[in-house]
Amino acid sequence: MTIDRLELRLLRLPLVQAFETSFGRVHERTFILVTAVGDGVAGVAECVADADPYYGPETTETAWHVISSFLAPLVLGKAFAHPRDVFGMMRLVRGHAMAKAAVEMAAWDLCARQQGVPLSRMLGGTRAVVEAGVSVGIQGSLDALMAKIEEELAAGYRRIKIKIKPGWDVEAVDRVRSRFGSIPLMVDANAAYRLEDAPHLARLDPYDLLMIEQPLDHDDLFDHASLQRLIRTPICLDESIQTVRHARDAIAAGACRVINVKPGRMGGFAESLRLHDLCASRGVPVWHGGMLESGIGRAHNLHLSSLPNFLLPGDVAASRRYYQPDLIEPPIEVLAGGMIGVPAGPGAGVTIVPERVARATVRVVVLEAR
Ligand code: OSB
Ligand code: MG
Repeated sequence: MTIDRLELRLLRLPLVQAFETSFGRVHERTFILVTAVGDGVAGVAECVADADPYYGPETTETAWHVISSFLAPLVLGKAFAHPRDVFGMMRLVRGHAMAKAAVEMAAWDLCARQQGVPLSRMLGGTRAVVEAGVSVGIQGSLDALMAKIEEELAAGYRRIKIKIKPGWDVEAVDRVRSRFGSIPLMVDANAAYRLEDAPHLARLDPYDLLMIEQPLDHDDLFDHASLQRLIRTPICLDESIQTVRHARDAIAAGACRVINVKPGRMGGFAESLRLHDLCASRGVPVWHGGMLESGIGRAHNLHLSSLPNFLLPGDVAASRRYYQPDLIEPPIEVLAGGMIGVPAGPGAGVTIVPERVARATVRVVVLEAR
C-alpha cells in the first residue's frame, strides 16, 4: 500500500473544563489532525503534541514542521507491506515521536479501512470493552476535588487518578481516602518532584495507592530506580518511556513496576505494540494513558487498550468530559460498570462530523507525492 496524500489540519477546540497539572492549566487543546489518503481511502489520526512543550519537547508547530518538511517526503508515494513498517520508514528523523505517531496511526487507520476491519483486530486486541478510569486535574480547593471525584465515581469510573504537585499531594490523598474509602486510587506528578523528596513521597505509602505516576524528571530512569527502593508505592513511568529501549532499561533497573502506554509518546502503534509485548514478557502490567484527545484520538486509544496486557483501567474516559460537542458522532460514552466499548466499525470506527472539524480549523496544508 501507499500514502498518496497527507492533509495536515491545525485545530483549536475549547475544553469543557480547564485541566490543571503540575506544569500548568489548559483551557483548550490545539492539535493537528492528520489524514492519509491511499487508493481513494482516507485514514485519520490525531497528533497529541500540544501548543506548549511542557509535557514533552514537541509542540504542534514542531510537529507541523517535521511532518511537512521531513516525514511526508519519507512516506509519500513509498510502497509498504503493512503499517507496522511506517515507523521504520521514518527512522532517519531522530525523536519527534508525536509527529511520527500521527502519520503512522493514520496509515494504520487507512489500512484497516481498506480491509474493512476494526483497528483493534489489526492490532491484536482481544476485548470488546475496556475498563475506564479518569484523570482528575488539580482543583481550586480540596472541597472542589471531593465534589469532582464524587461526580466521576457516580458516572461509574473504575479508577480515580489525581494530579499532584508539591503542596497538593499528601493532604489531598488523605482527604480522598477518608471520604471515599478503598476506591482504586493513584496519583500522577508529571515530573514535579526530585529524589530529595523521597521522604515526603514515602508519606503516601500508607494510603495503598495503585501507583505513583512519573514522580521525577521527564528523561530520568536512574533516580526513579533509587526512589523505588525508598518508597513502597509502585512507580509507573509515563514521560520517561519514549522508546522500547527506555522501557527495557527501566524494568531492568527497577525504575518502575507499571508502565503507561501512549502511542503518541512512543511514535505510533507499532512501537506501542513492542512496548506492550516487552512488558508482558517481563510481567509488568500496562495501562493506556490519555492526552486530552478528541474522540478521534480517544477511539484509537480504545482499540489499543483492547490488547491483553492492558491489565489496569486506562485514562480513556467519555467524550463529554472534554469536548461538547466532540468531533465525532455519536460521542464515546461510558457504559454501566465503568466500561467503554471498543468501536466495531472499520478502522477507528468513529464518524467524524466535517462541519465541526471545519469550525475548529485554524490552518490546512495538503502534501502530495512528487
Ligand atoms: O500525564 O497523563 C498525563 C493530560 C495531558 C498531558 C499529560 C497527561 C494528561 C492526563 C489526562 O493525565 C489524561 C486524559 O484524560 O486524557
Ligand atoms: Mg501522566
